[in-house]
Amino acid sequence: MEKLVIVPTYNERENITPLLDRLFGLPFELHVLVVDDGSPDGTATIVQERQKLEPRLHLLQRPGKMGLGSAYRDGFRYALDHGAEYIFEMDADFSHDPDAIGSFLDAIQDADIVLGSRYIQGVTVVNWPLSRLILSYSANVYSRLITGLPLADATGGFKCFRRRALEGIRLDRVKSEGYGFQIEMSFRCWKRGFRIKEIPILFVDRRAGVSKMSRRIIWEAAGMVWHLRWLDLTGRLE
Ligand SMILES: Nc1nc2c(ncn2[C@@H]2O[C@H](COP(=O)(O)OP(=O)(O)O)[C@@H](O)[C@H]2O)c(=O)[nH]1
Ligand SMILES: [Mg+2]
Repeated sequence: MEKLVIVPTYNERENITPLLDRLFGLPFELHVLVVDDGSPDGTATIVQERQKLEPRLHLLQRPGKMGLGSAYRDGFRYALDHGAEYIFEMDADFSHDPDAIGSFLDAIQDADIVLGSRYIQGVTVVNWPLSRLILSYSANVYSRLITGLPLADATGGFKCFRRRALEGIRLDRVKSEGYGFQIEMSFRCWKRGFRIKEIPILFVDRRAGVSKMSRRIIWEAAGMVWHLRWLDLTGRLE
């Protein structure tokens, strides 16, 4: 497998089938890994049914909701073990447009990591409540101030990594779960000297299912940026 799209799911029954249709309908060959945390709505069963017809579909099942960050960490290990060269992060809820994957692949030709950014061509977010937009935008200003990470959108979750970037950082040291996870991954890659490129994406709020955003996730990210700065200052960021 050369290109692998990792899709973490928790209760995404309405979204998963149309999403897989779109991904497997793209004009190039890619594999999809769904990392499901025992969704009570049966998301994993739908994926298993589809696996019978689709050899490019992979499933990692975890016993319970263990967080987005650890879902991706397990997904990244799977990707590295299976020889993937381009590894994507993507939400299951259609906030990330599958048709944008081609532009990530173009952009990564001269980068190690490509980030889908909501804030480099004005604000390209549709249907979010203003409060959620302000939270996300401020989180980015805050994280840039504390960590120095030169990105317009460090909390976004539509990304592509080259294999060597994931191999180049200590995945077992990455601890955060929510938005903090996105910042932490980019920060560690940036400090390792990997080239990060942002491309504009249009982010549309989910059309089905519910968000798993929580207050805990916000506090985790708020503390994580200080933690990263501290590790870096004391030379302990490996
Ligand atoms: N496996 C797994 N997936 C999760 C977890 N939390 C969220 N997700 C998935 O991560 C993606 C983004 O979550 P979402 O609730 O849309 O967050 P939001 O877009 O920030 O509101 C979706 O595909 C979710 O189903 C989790 O604990 N485990
Ligand atoms: Mg979402």
